[in-house]
Amino acid sequence: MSRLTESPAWKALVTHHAAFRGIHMRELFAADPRRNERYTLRAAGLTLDYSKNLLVEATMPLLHALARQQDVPGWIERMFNGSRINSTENRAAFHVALRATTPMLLDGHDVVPSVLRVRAAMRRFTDGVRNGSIVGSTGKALCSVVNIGIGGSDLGPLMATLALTPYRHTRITPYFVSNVDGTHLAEVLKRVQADTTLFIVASKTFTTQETLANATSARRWLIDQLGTEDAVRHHFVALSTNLAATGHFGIDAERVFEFWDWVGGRYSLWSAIGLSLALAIGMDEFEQMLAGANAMDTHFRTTPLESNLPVTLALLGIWYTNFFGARAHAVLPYDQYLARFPAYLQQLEMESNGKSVTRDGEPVDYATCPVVWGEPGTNGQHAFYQLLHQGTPLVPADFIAPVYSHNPMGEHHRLLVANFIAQTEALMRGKTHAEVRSELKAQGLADEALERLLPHKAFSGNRPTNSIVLDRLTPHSLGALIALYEHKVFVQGAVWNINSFDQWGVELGKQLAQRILDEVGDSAASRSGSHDASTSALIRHMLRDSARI
Ligand code: G6Q
Repeated sequence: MSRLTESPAWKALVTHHAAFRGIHMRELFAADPRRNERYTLRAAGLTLDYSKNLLVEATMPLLHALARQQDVPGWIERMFNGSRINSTENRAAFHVALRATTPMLLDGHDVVPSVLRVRAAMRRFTDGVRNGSIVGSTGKALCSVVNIGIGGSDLGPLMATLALTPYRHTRITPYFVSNVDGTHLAEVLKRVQADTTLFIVASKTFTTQETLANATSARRWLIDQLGTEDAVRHHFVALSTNLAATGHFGIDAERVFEFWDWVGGRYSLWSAIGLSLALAIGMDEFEQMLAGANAMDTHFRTTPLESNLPVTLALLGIWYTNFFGARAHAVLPYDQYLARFPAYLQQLEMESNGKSVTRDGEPVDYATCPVVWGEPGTNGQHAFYQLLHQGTPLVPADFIAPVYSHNPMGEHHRLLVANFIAQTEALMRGKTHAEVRSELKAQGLADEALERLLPHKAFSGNRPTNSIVLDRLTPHSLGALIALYEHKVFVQGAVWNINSFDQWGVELGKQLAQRILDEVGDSAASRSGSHDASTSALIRHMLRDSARI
């Protein structure tokens, strides 16, 4: 048994949960007309209304006691003071330094000057490309930017570039190639012209198989198209911590934008990894995004747990995961520009907290990260919301929406917001048998038919949601929103006593595919019994013609 589940704060929550049965949020709202005020927080331009959660007066204090018991305040300090909290890789997790405005010490050395140096280089380069003074090998302005990267070197820039579409430079079209499936690159190459395309090879390690395969093919294509290897230095830049490997690939040192091992892949959007975004929206807007994140950082570091937004989101998640047995968490942005935000959070949350041993290597005896998923509203309403309303699992959900749209066209935004609000109300209230009965009676349904339909049309309600509202989706509010979730994940990791900053599961995938590749064509190896029968048969069947594929 781990200490967490035996601890006083945990046991108090188990007891509290047992006494919770039979409580319905409808009644809680009826009993306290000011419930929303009690459970609303604001920070960095974001508003969190968490009143539609399964909370009574005693609940949050018990969750705060758990956070204190697990030393969440101490962990927050350790992250901000550059401690090596990523213990299995012996690294700090210091992404907050990338958006800091005051000195940030790592091993006694302020990292902010290096951060600002790279940012100044990003500004020179992005300004040059955007104003046409940095051009391709034939002298033409660069119009297409292809980011080649995967995982943390793809999802953040991709999500944010889509989210900030209204801020984009009109000449520059961004593309993102991540999948090793050649289709991904091939389809992008069909749409761009070599002489006006900039390739950004984004890879922290510069050893990732998918990225190197895509970068090598893109390089070959460019040389074929432009007829000279010299074109590479005009059309390729790299974002990496591995300067030796970028040089080996043939990218000029002054076209390499550096970052550091204390920037985790899924926390790297704020570093040089954001170059594709910065090219699209310009460095001023990029820095606005950093400022939004910094505002959330300051809130997170300085605000008591009781009114701390990331802490609150984290503890609510723990309440459902560990005490109600929720195994999934939905993220439902009511903004088409945030279409990739759920996918981004999937990596942030599931790669960070998809762990089953504690920091000391002991197996946990409690659930950690739930499955995170979602799609933009209102599309999801016509698809999977059925399960949210009437399915058997409890799926807590975050609803996210802006008050103002970038595209105020006719009635669209009013319709969108009405749906956003109606869904959380419906999930909270449900529909009682009495309500369904009177509705069906009013429709003139005969008793027998009515009774048959009734159980199908009733909704239990009592399904928890958070409403996260921003004024408008801007670089600043997006920065604050991303940082909110980064810190939520961090707090959950601290409570669960896991390392949120390593990813050995990802590393395993990187090794296994290489092993199979090494064995292809080596019949002795494939017969040697090093794989199970299924794996060996698949290798023989699917890779028998691998030279041709
Ligand atoms: C992120 C992970 C992982 C990583 C990719 C790409 O936290 O470590 O998603 O970002 O595997 O790695 P490189 O940037 O090294 O190519």
